Amino acid sequence: MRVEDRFERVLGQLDSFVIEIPSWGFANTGTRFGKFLQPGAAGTLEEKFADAAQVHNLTGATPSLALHVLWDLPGGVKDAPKVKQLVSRYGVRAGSINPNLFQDQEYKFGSICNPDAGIRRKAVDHLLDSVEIAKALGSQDVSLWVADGSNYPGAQSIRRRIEWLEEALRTAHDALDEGQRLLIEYKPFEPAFYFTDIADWGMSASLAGAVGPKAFVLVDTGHHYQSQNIEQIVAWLLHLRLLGGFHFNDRRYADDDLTIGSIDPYQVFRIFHEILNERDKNVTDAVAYMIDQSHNIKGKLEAMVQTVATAQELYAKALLVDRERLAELQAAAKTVEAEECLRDAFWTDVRPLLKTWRERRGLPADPLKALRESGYVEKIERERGARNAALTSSYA
Ligand code: LRH
Ligand code: MN
Repeated sequence: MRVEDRFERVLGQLDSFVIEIPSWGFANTGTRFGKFLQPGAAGTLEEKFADAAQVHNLTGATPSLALHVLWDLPGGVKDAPKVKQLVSRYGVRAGSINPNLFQDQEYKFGSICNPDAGIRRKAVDHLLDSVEIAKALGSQDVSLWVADGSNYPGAQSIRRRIEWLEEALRTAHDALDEGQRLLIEYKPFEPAFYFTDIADWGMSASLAGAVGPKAFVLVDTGHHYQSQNIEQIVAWLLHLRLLGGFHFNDRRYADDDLTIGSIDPYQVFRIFHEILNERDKNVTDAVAYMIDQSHNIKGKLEAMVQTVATAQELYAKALLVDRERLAELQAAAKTVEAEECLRDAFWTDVRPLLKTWRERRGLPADPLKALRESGYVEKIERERGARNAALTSSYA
């Protein structure tokens, strides 16, 4: 296929690439050593929707906002009508609903895996409330991460906790409506440092298999040991029809939650490549792309717009791979030619292509430049500065 034709095809395919942004990406977050407060950070759900709308207006690729229940709907399902008003006012959909089962004092020894049946009950009730919130807001996904685990050998029964885990997830699964999904996110460590109850893709996949057909695996790119081959895990989850979605970010060491492609852009490119190798469009269309980052140093809006543009670029590079020729070279075991066929797409500068894609849709050719010229950040810093300055930043 001539390069021009392939570029034209990619321009069309880019329309279907949307990525969900996290409400918490706009808030003042930090590390365990503290927070560096930003005057323009969002402190209310309305401000998070306003910032999300700004990102969508600049990029055309972020129509939904992921919500974390206790951070965004502290009143539970009762807050749904307020959220619906914000959805219609700002034109950004409520996206995945993320339960908070990691901050309550009772969850010291776990939430849905806690040895105390009463505490497990409380956790399951929060899960069921999260499902009701998703129904009330028309959200497809309840995206679950639990911090559950233990810090010392012998302190907790790994086996008992697996039984409680399946029981709780099955209860949540069975409360879902048709078309809704339970995404099960795994993480090898932090905050638990001896074992985490849902530590890797195998545990998440077997739980999804055990609880029912509406359960799938969520892959957070930061939740892997350095030596793990994430795109191979993705290939397996596609093969097993268990890939529900992603939390994209980047890392140098552990769950660093840095901006996508800032450390290893080739990693995300290889993941997109594996997804685009899947021939069943129903499977690829069902994969939810989401961002899960905490912007402690970069400006929140700048980081989010940069992230979306980078995700579009890495997806466009993966779309450029000449899959037919690659399959021939792989079949012929032409190692270097096959590798060069893949690298050719990765090293193609797609920024002019993205500019064309944006201009054809009346979007700013350079969304980051447009953000700077919009004065939006200065405006929210004026509006929110005094309030944010009064916040405390210390950890202890
Ligand atoms: C846990 C995690 C999870 C969210 C949280 C904000 O590390 O990735 O997805 O709940 O970050
Ligand atoms: Mn995550």
